Amino acid sequence: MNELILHQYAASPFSEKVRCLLGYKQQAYRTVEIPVIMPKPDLMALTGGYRKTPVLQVGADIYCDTSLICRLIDRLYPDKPVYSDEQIATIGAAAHWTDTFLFKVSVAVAFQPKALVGSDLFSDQATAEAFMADRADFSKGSTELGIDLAIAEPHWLLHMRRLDNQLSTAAFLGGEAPNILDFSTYHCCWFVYKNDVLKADLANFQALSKWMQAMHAFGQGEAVAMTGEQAVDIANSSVISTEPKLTVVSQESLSLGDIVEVMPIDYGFQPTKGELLVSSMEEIVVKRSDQRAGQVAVHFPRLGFQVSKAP
Ligand SMILES: N[C@@H](CCC(=O)N[C@@H](CS)C(=O)NCC(=O)O)C(=O)O
Repeated sequence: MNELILHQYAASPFSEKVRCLLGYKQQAYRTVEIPVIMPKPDLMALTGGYRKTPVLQVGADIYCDTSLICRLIDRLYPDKPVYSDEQIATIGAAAHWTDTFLFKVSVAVAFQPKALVGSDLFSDQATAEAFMADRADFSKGSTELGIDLAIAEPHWLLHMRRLDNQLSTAAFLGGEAPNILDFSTYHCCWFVYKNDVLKADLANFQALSKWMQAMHAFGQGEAVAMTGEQAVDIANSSVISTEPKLTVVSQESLSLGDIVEVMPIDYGFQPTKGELLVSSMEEIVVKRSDQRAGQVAVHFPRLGFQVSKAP
């Protein structure tokens, strides 16, 4: 099997979710440090439009969104599973709420004015303006990423209190061992409490704090860096390992080979265009050709994405 290559950046919470899972699974992988703001030319050569962070590459197969990335990692390394088939509806729904609503709330709490003192992203006016302009462009057409701190904070504290209560009765949200909900919750908590200004608030949540230390102690696996150019070359010299598949799931009326566009339904409305290779209940895959990366298959989860025939 080709090596796993995680396209990520250090401060990205969703990347932390994947790094922590790879730590739990004690796996070796490669990392590419991608830019925090556009342009991201090497990533675009692979995804053809999708620009969220992180993205996982396995040869010429490119996996978008951590819900799909974590599922794949769990399948590839089935020891210590974090998805249980018996509870997938409940855990899947709770993880989705956490990765969407709780994440939105965590962004407002983590970016509150008092927490930005000392932040690299806001170190000088030009850097701060470039970051704000990039994120405005990123979330154009969406209201899903913005929530006022006055509304967000009580929601955050309510959930931290509930987590603290539950974690005083079991080591993990999954019980004796973590499940995917632990990893989704952890990256939101990490985003807020890695900041020294906010860390002191954890003193109110002893069990939560102990759980964060246990999640942190899993480490990040054995990560070896490579450049974006090297990763693109690997895609170019690999062959797509995905077989075509069509499962009719609705009245979508799509056929394999149709030229389609796929993009998130919440924010980051930058579509990826390509030939439909897989359309199943769980996944949508498009095949595209790139001057630098060659033929690649770009994978998206069904949950949280939309697919339509390209105009
Ligand atoms: N649903 C996505 C969310 C990913 C996401 O929102 N990532 C943030 C960074 S943690 C992002 O893409 N920010 C803009 C960027 O990195 O360009 C997932 O699970 O992967």
